[in-house]
Amino acid sequence: MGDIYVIGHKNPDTDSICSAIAYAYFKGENVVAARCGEINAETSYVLEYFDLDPPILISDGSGKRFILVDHNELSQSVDNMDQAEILEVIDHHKINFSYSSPIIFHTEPVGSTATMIAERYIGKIKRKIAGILLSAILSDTIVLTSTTTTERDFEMVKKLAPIAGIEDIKMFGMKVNRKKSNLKGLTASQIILSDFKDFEFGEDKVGIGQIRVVDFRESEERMDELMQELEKLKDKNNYSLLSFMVVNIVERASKLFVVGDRSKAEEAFKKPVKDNSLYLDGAMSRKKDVVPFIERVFR
Ligand SMILES: [Mn+2]
Repeated sequence: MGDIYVIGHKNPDTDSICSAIAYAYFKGENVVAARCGEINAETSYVLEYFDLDPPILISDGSGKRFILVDHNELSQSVDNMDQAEILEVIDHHKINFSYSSPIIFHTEPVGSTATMIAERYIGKIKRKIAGILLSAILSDTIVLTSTTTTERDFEMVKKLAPIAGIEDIKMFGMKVNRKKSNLKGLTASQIILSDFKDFEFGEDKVGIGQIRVVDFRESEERMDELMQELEKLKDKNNYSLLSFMVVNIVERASKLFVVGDRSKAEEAFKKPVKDNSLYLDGAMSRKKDVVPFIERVFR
C-alpha cells in the first residue's frame, strides 16, 4: 500500500494547507500532506514565518488514498476523487458527502479545521505546528471576529500562541490576514479564484469566490474588470449563479457581487441588487452568512 495523503480543498486557503501539514505530521509514517492548488500569499507568508515546506501538489486523485481536511464536498476536491479511496474526513463545513463504506467522518461547527486538530493533539504540539495551526485559526476566523468564531477557537488560540512564540496575537493575526487582502499585482481572474468554491444545489451549479479587504475602495477600483471576468467564468462553466464576496474586515460587512440568475440572490437575501451587488451588513463568513441562504432558494 502506498502513502495516504491528507488534502484540503481546491484553491486552498491557510486552514486547508496548515491542517493538512499538521494532521499528516501527527498521523505519522506513510501519511503525507498534499494540496490540489497553488499556495496563496497569506499561506506562503505563514509557511515562511514558521519555516515549513508546502505540501506536495496532487492534481489527479485516481487510485490514491486520502484523508480529507477542511472540505467534504467532492466538487471542491482534487479531480477524480470519485476514483480514489477516502479513509477519513475532518471538517467544519456543511455536509454534502456520501460514501459507500464506513469511514471516520468528523465535522464540528467551529471556526477552523485547525481548531479541531489542535484540540486533539494539544499536549504534543511543538512550535512550528503550533504556529501554523494558530495562523489557520486566525485566518479562518478573521482574527476571532468572524461570525463562525466559537469559544473553542479562542481557547486554542490562547494555548497555541505561547507555544508558537507569538506574543501579540491580534497584531500577528492582522498581519496574516492583510497578506491575502492585497489585490495589487493580481489579475481579475486570480482575485476571483484565489478563494473560490463550487457548490451543487440540485441540478444547479453555483460558484462563490471571496476576498477580504480593509476598505471597499480596494475592490471598487477593479470592479469593471472583476465583473467582466465573472461573466466570462459564468458562461464558460455554466453557473446558474456566480458570486463574488468582498468581505470588509474593518466594517464587518460584505458586498456580494452576482452574475447569472440575480433574482435568486435577491430572493435569498430579500433585497435588490444595486450596482451589481448586495450589501450584507454583518456578513463575514461565506459558509455561515451566504451559502445557507443561497442554497435555500435553489433547493
Ligand atoms: Mn477552514
